[in-house]
Amino acid sequence: MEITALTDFSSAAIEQAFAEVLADAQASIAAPSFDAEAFRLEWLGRKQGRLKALSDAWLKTAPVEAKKLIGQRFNALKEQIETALENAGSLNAKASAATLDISLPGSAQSLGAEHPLIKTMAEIVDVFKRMGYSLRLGPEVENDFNNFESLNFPPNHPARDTQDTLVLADQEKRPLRERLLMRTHTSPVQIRSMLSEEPPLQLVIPGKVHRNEAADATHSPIFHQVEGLCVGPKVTFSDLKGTLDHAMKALFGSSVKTRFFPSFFPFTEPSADVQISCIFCGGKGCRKCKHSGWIELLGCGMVDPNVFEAVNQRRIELGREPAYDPAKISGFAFGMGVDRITMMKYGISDIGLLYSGDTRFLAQFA
Ligand code: FA5
Repeated sequence: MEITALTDFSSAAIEQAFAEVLADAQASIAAPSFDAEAFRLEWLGRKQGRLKALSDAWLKTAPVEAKKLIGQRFNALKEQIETALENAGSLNAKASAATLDISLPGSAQSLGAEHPLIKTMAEIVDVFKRMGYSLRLGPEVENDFNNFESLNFPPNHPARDTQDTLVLADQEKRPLRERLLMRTHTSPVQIRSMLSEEPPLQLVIPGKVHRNEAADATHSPIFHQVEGLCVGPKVTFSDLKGTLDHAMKALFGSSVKTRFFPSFFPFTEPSADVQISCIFCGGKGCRKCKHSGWIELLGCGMVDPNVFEAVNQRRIELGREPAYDPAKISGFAFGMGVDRITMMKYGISDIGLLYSGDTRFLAQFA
């Protein structure tokens, strides 16, 4: 409502004008679109409220003899509007209490569940824990010595190209072995453990790793590995074969067979790739195993004596006993990609889905 200046200052005209304003305010309060806060601002706002405008228009310009009555009516109007607003508030609260229907279904809080990657990683770790292995973890930001040099990847050696590396910025001034990078595999935790612990060791090492690789259906720049390390006197390749054969049977079923092929990793000698008989066709040949009956699952080998030498050298630098004499100590190591095992287990065709954070996808595995 526009507030127009009063021209008639008789008491009847003043009463009439104030009654119209009150009726207008009451109509707003009764309207279905009533919003208490908006109303309060519109009517009672200190600077731009309608009552302020009213006081400017009527009270200030009134002749002296009418000022007293207009002042009294103005105060009464303010109180009437405030009371109406308060009543509307408590009526609203009562109305909403009255419409609370406790028989309606509630809004369910959905429970979270383990991510399939984490579930698979925990299952693998568990198999090795049951064989007496202890859990070790390491940082994702690693130094060059632990990730490469000590693992027999010499500086500038082409073997480093097999693990395209994300390096941290502004490291050039540091000696190469101290430069920081995102670990490309879980193997540096082998080194960290041997630097701080004495043999014998039986360790299982799960974790996230990073490579500067383009993503496709089977490659992700971030993925997960589980590593194993067993070091002690007289640890042999037969121990490695027996351990992995048992682990694969525990993971994929007792009828699964394993076979070992010569391979190469700088830090193991000899090295092998391990295949398991296809879990989908039992080894008969199908699309999943490209009709070969076998699926390649992990890399392994006997710890290269150069790795023990590098560990001993560093232990001496750190003031520790060189406890890993390759003449007295031997060991095996293995490493597997958790993402691809998860994909195989759950029939997931695109690795990207594991990192999409899409709850519609993840809910299937809860
Ligand atoms: C290694 O990383 C070795 N450290 C494993 C090892 C440990 C061998 C101990 C011997 C002894 P490799 O680069 O092949 O090896 O990676 C191991 C596994 O990680 C692969 O078999 C594969 O399953 C997985 N992997 C590698 N790159 C990717 C990627 N971009 N996305 C998803 N999984 C990957």
